Amino acid sequence: MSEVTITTEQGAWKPSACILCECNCGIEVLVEPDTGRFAKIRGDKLHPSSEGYTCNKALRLDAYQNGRNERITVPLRRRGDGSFEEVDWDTALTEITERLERLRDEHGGESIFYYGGGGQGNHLGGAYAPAMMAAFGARYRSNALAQEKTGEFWVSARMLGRPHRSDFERCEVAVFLGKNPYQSHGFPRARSVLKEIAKDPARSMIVIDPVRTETAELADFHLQLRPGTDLHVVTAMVAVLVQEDLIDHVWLAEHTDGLDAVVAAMREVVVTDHCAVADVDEDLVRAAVRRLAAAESVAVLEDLGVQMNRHSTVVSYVEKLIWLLTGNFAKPGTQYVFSGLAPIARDRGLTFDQTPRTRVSGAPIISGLFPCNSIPDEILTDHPDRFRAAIVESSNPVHSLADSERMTEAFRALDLVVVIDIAMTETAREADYVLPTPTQFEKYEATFFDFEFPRNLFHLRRPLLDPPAGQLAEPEIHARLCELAGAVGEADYAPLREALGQGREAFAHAMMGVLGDRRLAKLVPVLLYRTLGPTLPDGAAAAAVLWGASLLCAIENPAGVARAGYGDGLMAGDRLFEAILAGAHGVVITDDEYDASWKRLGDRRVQLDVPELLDVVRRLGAETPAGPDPDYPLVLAAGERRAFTANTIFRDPTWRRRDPQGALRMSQADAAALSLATGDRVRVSTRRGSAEAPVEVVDTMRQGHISLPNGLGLTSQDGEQVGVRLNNLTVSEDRDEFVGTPWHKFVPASVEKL
Ligand SMILES: Nc1nc2c(c(=O)[nH]1)N[C@H]1C(S)=C(S)[C@@H](COP(=O)(O)OP(=O)(O)OC[C@H]3O[C@@H](n4cnc5c(=O)[nH]c(N)nc54)[C@H](O)[C@@H]3O)O[C@H]1N2
Ligand SMILES: Nc1nc2c(c(=O)[nH]1)N[C@H]1C(S)=C(S)[C@@H](COP(=O)(O)OP(=O)(O)OC[C@H]3O[C@@H](n4cnc5c(=O)[nH]c(N)nc54)[C@H](O)[C@@H]3O)O[C@H]1N2
Ligand code: SF4
Ligand SMILES: [Mo]
Repeated sequence: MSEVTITTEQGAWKPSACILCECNCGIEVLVEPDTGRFAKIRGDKLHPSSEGYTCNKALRLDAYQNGRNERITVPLRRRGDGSFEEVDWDTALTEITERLERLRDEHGGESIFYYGGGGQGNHLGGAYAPAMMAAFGARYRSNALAQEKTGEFWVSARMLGRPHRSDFERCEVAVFLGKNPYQSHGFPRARSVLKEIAKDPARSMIVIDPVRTETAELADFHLQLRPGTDLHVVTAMVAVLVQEDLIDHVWLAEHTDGLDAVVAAMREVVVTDHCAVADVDEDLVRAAVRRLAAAESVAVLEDLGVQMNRHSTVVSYVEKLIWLLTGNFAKPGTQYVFSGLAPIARDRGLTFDQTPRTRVSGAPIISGLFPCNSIPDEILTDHPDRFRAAIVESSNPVHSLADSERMTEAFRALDLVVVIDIAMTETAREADYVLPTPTQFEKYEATFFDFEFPRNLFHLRRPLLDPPAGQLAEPEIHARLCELAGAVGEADYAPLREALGQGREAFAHAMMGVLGDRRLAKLVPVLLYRTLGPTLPDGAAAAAVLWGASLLCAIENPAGVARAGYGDGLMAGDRLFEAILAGAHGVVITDDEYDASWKRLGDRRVQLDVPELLDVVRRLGAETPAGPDPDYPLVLAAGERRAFTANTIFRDPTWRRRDPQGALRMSQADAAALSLATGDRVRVSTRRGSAEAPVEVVDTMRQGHISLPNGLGLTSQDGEQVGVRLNNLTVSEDRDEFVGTPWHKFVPASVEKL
């Protein structure tokens, strides 16, 4: 079995996508023939959702491909003395297989966990990982979603049964809660859409953020609350809706259950007190609520400002009450339930008591993911069921998760760590084996961040460059591990290849048979890769898994797939797949009618009463908010998205045109109290650690609130560190009471001048 060979033609504009945030804007790249440098990058007008739009960051993508990115080129194995040595692929994969099998036999496959599987631009490799996990009996997995989105997923499952997104393109009123789309995006063409809303007198924007962000500057109502008091503010907003009777009674009677419990709880809320705790003007809160209640359509988006903060799961719940009590669902400009090529966050709506848990720390498993903050708890123990091996793919948990020091200790305590990455990351440095893969521009790639509505799209990107010799893409690594473990092999492939010889329809029937086979069902990605894969044109074997996804998409959403032009019946999915393969700029995959959102809820009514969470809301009035910690009187937002941050996708720090060190931002009042001016260096300390940074004094922050950018603090192999390594300052215990997501936006801190 040989690796896939891909040959790319050089010297022409080629379509691809930006890999720096979930929007994955279409781009076109002019690759310099001899050097492989990205000489020019521009927005791709043919991309169905970005339509030529990019932000400033996409233009710097050469830093990912060709920058000082500490690329690994050959598999590495750790020696007894801690250093790495080069090994060939057969040695690396055979040894990894033997060691995983031994752990499985001695301690059960549950002792092996998988972390990652894709960042902002690459999910294709991760789509093969479930097969590899099944081959070794591994059951537990996690990724970055379990340090930000699992609370919202759980709430959506309880209330609606499905996750949802929001339509800012068409809304009359936009609400952003702990979200700064001007910098972080989160929906297509964000900066343009924000500006359109701002300049249209018939539309309004409400921003709830302690910082006067670029988005808040464009808002009609900026509720500049005290950090960490969001539950008070969103509860006050819902209370105003109820107490001023601004709710949509007809819609609620038709579509929802549980209104009485919510109304009763909200009648008790003393809006004035909540606004006082949050230090926001009550009249402004009431005016904002009246504005949204009067609107034809309201779209709401919450993000890290609340999802990495106190009471995050409860805030997600009350946020949804704002748009549900006003009937803003399944209409243009409101919230919708998306379709897509792969099912995402399909939770069953279990109560917290029913939610499955990890074996050691009892942490809740939501959307199949256990909380990132629990990783050390699951390892640093002598519990017989502790994790003993980690396979990390396309992620840098030792750097990106809370409490880097404890995370490092946990990874060192494992019997086996395998890291699949392009670069020698902080996590790779803790590995026993490091497996190098081609970059996202040297292979077929795609994301499953396809959330648009009513027309949804999918973008399979073709390689812009040939992969370097000696590297294997993720699908090949997973397939080989499955084969070495003896989970799957020629005997399984042969009948499928034979069916494929008779055509795709016969192949589809044969694959349906596999789905009914307990042993093989979980290995489907690898079966597709090894049978259909080699028959795909231009070395597109990695796309094979999308054939299965396309068929399932057509089965689940036949109307949307038919309206997008792929016909109906079993082979509609096959036609959809062919369009994805051929459509280098991205293609429309489904075209939904507006009632599709309702159809996706089945015959379920919307559940407004989530008792576990409503209880917290009821108790909130009596809760005395914790005052500042005398030793750490400031609140640090540890990880703000700025013009020059992009998680840790760029390891080369020189991509930052501005603010290369990542300044600590603080208000003029705090700076005056500490006699600080912009450019001074300070030490910022938390209960966990301290770091040095330059200060930027700004008029956009509240007194008592400071912020540092995310994605900095990477260390090169020669020891140079640029910017603050944020998670040296955070602790894994500071996490949501329900789902365990971290409080990175609420880190008590102190600052001293150096
Ligand atoms: N430029 C850039 N864009 C990115 C990324 C990147 O690294 N750089 N990363 C991508 C990723 S992975 C994600 S998850 C998204 C995240 O996107 P966002 O969530 O929008 O990003 P943040 O800047 O972390 O936080 C959003 C806002 O929360 C506010 N905030 C802080 N504390 C509080 C609080 O107590 N209450 C409220 N209401 N707000 C608060 C901050 O002031 C900030 O404006 O961005 C994506 N886009
Ligand atoms: N304190 C604090 N911590 C945070 C945050 C914060 O705001 N504050 N933000 C959090 C958030 S929202 C997120 S999403 C996480 C992100 O943190 P992670 O999930 O760790 O992801 P990235 O930083 O995007 O790192 C992506 C990794 O993928 C590698 N990579 C790139 N291309 C490929 C490829 O083609 N194949 C493979 N196998 N690997 C590749 C890169 O080298 C890099 O190591 O960080 C979180 N950490
Ligand atoms: S970082 Fe900018 S260009 Fe890249 S996908 Fe996100 S919004 Fe688009
Ligand atoms: Mo994220």
